[in-house]
Amino acid sequence: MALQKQRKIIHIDCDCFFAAVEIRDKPELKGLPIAVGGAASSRGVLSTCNYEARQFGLHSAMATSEALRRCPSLVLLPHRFEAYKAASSQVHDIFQRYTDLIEPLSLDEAFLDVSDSDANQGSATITSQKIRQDIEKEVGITASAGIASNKFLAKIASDWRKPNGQFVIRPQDVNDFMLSLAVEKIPGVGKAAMKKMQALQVENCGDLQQVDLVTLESQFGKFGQRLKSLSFGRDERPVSNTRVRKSLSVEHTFQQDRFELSQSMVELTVLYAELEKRLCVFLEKKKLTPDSALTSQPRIKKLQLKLKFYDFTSTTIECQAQQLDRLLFEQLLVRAWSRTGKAIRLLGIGVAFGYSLDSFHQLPLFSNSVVTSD
Ligand code: TTP
Ligand code: MG
Repeated sequence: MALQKQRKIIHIDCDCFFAAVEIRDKPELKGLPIAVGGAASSRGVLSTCNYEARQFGLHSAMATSEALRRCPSLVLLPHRFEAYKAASSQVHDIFQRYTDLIEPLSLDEAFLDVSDSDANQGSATITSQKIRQDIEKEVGITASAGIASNKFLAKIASDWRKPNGQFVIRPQDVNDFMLSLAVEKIPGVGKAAMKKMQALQVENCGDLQQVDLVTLESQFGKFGQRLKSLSFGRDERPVSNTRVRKSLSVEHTFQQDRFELSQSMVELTVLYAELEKRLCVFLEKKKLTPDSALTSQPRIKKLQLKLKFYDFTSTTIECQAQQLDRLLFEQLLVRAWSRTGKAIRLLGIGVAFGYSLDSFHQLPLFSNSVVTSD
């Protein structure tokens, strides 16, 4: 049996990202507890806060009113998304210098696979240090890193020496590391799962290793198998730099051209049902992705319709929308068809996605500043 090559994965995560960008641009705030978020008067919440503010127990998603109660001297700043996006793209440009295999997770976070990199004599530890130095020098903020043989371990490791530090989990140390790792550190283990863990008297991954698969599957469903692997520090997921899906569509070429609009309307109803089904499957899969809590989630941005006519000319039309809407598609069909009035050969409908950071429980704050994948 061929020996599997040891992978080298780096997880980089900038420290208190939005707050760090603010302090970089307003150095007089250095050392003060600061937070970025919505005003207490408009029932806002914190997007993040610096480490000085965290000493008061403040954290992301905390109500601003509560944050101010705990830390009256808190400096609260509004969002400047353009600045965060600019810093994020600078950080991602730095990653590119070291490897092409990059999986961005959010504005300030990514996995890098440096298994095949010859840079720094193949030392992922040194590469990670250099990346962090570049970020500090060129972007003016700090980042922390985790280095390990898979994504799960690298992600956990990057939290270990935060802020402005890095931590390596060497292959020979994985077993010891896992034995004492608290189960709540496993991505996907939230409040509900923790209740079940407590019932099973499982506190750390060492305990979890002892629970048989049948029990885990009965308690956690499909996630049971994955929990079992993760409890041993095993994670085979590749670092994937495939681009996110920007749209989803269905189309149908008629056996005979449709001369009447009403015939196409009937077809639209069938296609609509198909689109609805495919969309459900896609969104469901996204939800089940183990990392989905960490990545941005797709939201419908536009409805799109395409017509190809008997003479192979075509036209497309779209409108803004947040959800599927059959009436809107009907209106699009009428408008697109009235452009030519020609017999229709093909009808296609679909949705375009935008990607927002709503997985951060911050929907209202992000409503004017969707981070799109376009
Ligand atoms: P994180 O990397 O989760 O947090 P952070 O960078 O602020 O702090 P840490 O040092 O622990 O990494 O998120 C990155 C940015 O995303 C964060 O600066 C602000 C935004 N964000 C929200 O808007 N709401 C949230 O609930 C979270 C967690 C993050
Ligand atoms: Mg961060």
